Amino acid sequence: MARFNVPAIGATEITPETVFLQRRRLLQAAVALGAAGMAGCSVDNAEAETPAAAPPASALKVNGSTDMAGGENLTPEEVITTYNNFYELGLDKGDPARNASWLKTDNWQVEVGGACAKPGTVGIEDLIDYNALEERVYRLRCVEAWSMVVPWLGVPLGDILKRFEPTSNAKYVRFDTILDPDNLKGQRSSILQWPYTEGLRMDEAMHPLSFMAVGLYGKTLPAQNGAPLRLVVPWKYGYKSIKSIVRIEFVEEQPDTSWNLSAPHEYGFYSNVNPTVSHPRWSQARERRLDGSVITPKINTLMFNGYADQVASLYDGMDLTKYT
Ligand SMILES: Nc1nc2c(c(=O)[nH]1)N[C@H]1C(S)=C(S)[C@@H](COP(=O)(O)O)O[C@H]1N2
Ligand SMILES: [Mo]
Repeated sequence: MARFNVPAIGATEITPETVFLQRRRLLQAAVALGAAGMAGCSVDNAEAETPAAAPPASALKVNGSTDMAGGENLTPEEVITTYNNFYELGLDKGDPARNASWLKTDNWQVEVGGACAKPGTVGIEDLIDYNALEERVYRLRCVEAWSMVVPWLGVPLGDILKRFEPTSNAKYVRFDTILDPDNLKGQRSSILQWPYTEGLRMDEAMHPLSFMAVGLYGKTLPAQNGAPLRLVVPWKYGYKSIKSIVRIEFVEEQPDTSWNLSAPHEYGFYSNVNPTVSHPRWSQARERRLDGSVITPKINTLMFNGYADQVASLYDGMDLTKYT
């Protein structure tokens, strides 16, 4: 599949999340179905059928583009769409592109509820104004210490949320990915709790940088990048940017998140990109920028992924070594 050379990532940096969790799950003698995932390759090696092709990407109308990555080169489309974390579609970086057809996006609906005056279940065309899509070039940094520069297409998250009229009880917002273990074979593994779930504090969700993406490189999102809609929160580690969302709930208490549940001492609720606070097992000070070259350059990680001017005030008075 991927024709580009796999980025030169040091052995200690290859999917550390996965490797650690796999070991843990092995020790816990997790359910038999999970065992395929624990082998560290495809979640579904046993079934060797070739999946039917995923729907092709279609061109979207773009209303202006804003570079929010300081003029850095874009990561090539082929890298963005073939080097993915989307555990529902497999654990290896190449699995999500290979298994893209597992994600069924026909008649996609999103249920919005909880502490809001206008809850409801809406089709994607009612949730997203496809005539008002803007392009934003953002850095995306994974906790695994690689990063990309991605031209997303979408709308500000706050514009979507406002329409449901969250009440004063809405202190946080929780997002859930589709749960469909019949098709999403990765969900038959117990590597994470399903559905994948993430959350933001209300002021983070309403911040103008928080974005709901429906496309990249001018086209609809491919399955592997979270079709048909996924969050993009550029100052947080990549895993906060939850894919293939089917539920949005306004809640009063800080919600559980999949990674926090799987390893509470490793993944905090906030998960702000912070080069001064190490992950317990590896530093967050540097990152490998996946720019399409064979040897990927290692660069310094920026506070809040380079968005400190815009977002630092959200955390005034908070000890970010405690609230990780
Ligand atoms: N539902 C779901 N969303 C997810 C993930 C996942 O496994 N499942 N992985 C996260 C992680 S760890 C990262 S780094 C980003 C990767 O996004 P990309 O593949 O579009 O680069 O998606 C995030 N969103
Ligand atoms: Mo990640």
